[in-house]
Amino acid sequence: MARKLSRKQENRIREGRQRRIDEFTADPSTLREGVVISRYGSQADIEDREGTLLRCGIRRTVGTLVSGDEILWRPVVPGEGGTDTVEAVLPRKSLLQRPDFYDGLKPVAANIEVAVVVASAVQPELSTNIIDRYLAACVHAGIEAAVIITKTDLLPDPGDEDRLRERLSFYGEPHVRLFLASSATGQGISAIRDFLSGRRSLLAGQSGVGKSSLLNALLGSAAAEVGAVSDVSGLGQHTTTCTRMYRFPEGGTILDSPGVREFGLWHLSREDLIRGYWEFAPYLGTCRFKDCRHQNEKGCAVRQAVAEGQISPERYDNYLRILEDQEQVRSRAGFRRACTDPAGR
Ligand SMILES: Nc1nc2c(ncn2[C@@H]2O[C@H](COP(=O)(O)OP(=O)(O)OP(=O)(O)O)[C@@H](O)[C@H]2O)c(=O)[nH]1
Ligand SMILES: [Mg+2]
Ligand SMILES: [Zn+2]
Repeated sequence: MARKLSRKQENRIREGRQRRIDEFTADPSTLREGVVISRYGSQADIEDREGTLLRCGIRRTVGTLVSGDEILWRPVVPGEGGTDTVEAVLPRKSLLQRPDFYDGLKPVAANIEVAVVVASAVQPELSTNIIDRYLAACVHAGIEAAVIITKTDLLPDPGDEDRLRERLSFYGEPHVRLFLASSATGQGISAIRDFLSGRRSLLAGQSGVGKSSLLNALLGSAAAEVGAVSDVSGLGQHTTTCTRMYRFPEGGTILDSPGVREFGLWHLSREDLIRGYWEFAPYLGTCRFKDCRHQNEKGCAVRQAVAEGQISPERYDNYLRILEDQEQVRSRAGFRRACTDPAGR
């Protein structure tokens, strides 16, 4: 379990980072720049500026380190032994995080420009609740989001795809790009490649929805391992165990991540959560009560809009469930830890 760092430890991390950035600025020959491809416990695979892959140790004072992090690393001096070591994390342009009840806020990926939430049209069963959770987290982190629905080849009836588009019509531009795709037939793959190449992206979502299959289809290679969905539970079997960065031949990077069981949003305030529900915006401030939570209050303009068909009942129901989940977790002991950043960032 990750310990919450004391203020003193947090300061040490910050000072250490600054010292190494200063050292690099003064003499770029002692430290080198790189990017984290994957992190495994006390080690990380990094790529240096020449594109060479190296396994490095991590200096104890580095703090959190995740795929996508830009870093400074120190090569071993020939003849002196030891290992190449990650010495400092450079300032992040973005950080997607999720709260863990025991470990506090956990970083998922650094410096991504677009997070792609992957869900399956068929199996595991499509959950817009988990998509909504990612979308709200992305809005909060200032990261563009897209939604990809995979396995359309498994839809049994010819009209199913149109019905799916109709059901998901609440997603779409300008808020989020929606793609329907099949890694088996190639449907949607070139449009997704056009959308993602040249950018820094992340594939995220439940286990078994087809993230690694999609990655392989996009790259045109069997780069990532793929595992069958369980016949018994209809769920994925957590084949990918570690987030890893891949490069598009035409430029840009894409992170494949392990499937999640749930995605808590306890670190978001109600206002933060509502920002992920952009269709509520025209009604905010017009409810009878100023502090309306849009749950069961009388004179709620959001509920009225749902009743009149202006807001999708499915999206609204997801909002209610996330709100209830937030309230339930907040009432439990240990909640403060779940929303605390262990690295103090
Ligand atoms: N028919 C069909 N099967 C697919 C498609 N995409 C993925 N699958 C299958 O779905 C199963 C799970 O695929 P993965 O790519 O391993 O899923 P994942 O999201 O990476 O799963 P985790 O790594 O466990 O998070 C495998 O049996 C794939 O062959 C698709 O578009 N069509
Ligand atoms: Mg996978
Ligand atoms: Zn209201």
